[in-house]
Amino acid sequence: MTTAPVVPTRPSPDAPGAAPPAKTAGLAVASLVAGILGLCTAGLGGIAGLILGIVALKKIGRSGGALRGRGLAIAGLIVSVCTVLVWMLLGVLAAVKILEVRRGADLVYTEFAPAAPTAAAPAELTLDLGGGVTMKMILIPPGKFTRGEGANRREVTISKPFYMGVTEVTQEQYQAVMSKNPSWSKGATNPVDGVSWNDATEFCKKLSEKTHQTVRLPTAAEWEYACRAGTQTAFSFGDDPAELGDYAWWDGNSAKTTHPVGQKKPNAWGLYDIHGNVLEWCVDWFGEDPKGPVTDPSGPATGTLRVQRGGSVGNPDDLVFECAVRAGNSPDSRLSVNGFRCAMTLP
Ligand SMILES: [Ca+2]
Repeated sequence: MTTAPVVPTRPSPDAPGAAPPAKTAGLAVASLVAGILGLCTAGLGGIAGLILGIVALKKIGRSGGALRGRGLAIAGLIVSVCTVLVWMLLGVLAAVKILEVRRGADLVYTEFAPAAPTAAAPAELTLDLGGGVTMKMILIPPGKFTRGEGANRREVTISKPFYMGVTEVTQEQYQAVMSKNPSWSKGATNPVDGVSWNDATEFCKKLSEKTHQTVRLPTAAEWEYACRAGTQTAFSFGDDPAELGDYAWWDGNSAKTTHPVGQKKPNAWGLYDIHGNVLEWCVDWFGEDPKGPVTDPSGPATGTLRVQRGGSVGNPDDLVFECAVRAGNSPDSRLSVNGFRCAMTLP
């Protein structure tokens, strides 16, 4: 059994919020226009500077041409300098636009109706994975939670309802979709382990194709929101780590091996093993927290570690199991504590 190189951060940042689509489109158009203008300016400026320079050299070579040659050389220099200045101006404008969009993303609040199960979005649904294997999902309502402490406190809004797997993905579920089982601790109803972020993402892709739904990894914010189930305590069940064993398989009660899912108490929204058993991959790159409130954050654009949450049977420190704490690992890591839980976008 190998322990994941956990990077605990208490209440740590999750990632910068994604810009709203309209602003992102505006930025893309602005960048495109700036790029075209920049290319045109650079091309024309460069050609003009080159021609003036060549003509200037020819003039200088002739009798009495030195003065006119100098004038042309100065003109060429001015054109070149102007080209550089225009480039710099376009760069500054693009930077200002990017900052505007980023700031806007942090400040956006989305109004939403209270979640109510409907015929199109029932409170529970079951995905058919084939071979008699199913996956139960529950509807998670939109809402808000708070991350951070003191001056770093900030509100995170989940603006849309989504589905979350009631349990971690089990080995029989993984086998049904991927036709293999890489787990170190074998058991049909144990969570699949030894899976990388890439493996988990591939599973979601294949299951999406199979079910004609959008099955995916949860964002780190969705995961924490679903884990909290309306609470603001350290754990979904309160602040007392002495209760951890009632809700989670962890180093203190697991004999360092995974256990069948659904044996411990669920959180208030009916999610099992959200604390403990296997670490759960989230879609986000591990990154710094933006300041201020965010809506539907989905992580930085790039990074080296993908977020994992919830702690595992390999973790002896109860801090790691807290709702707010994130771990991170390389997306190709296949450690024996690496598992995942599916989320699903509403049909
Ligand atoms: Ca877990």
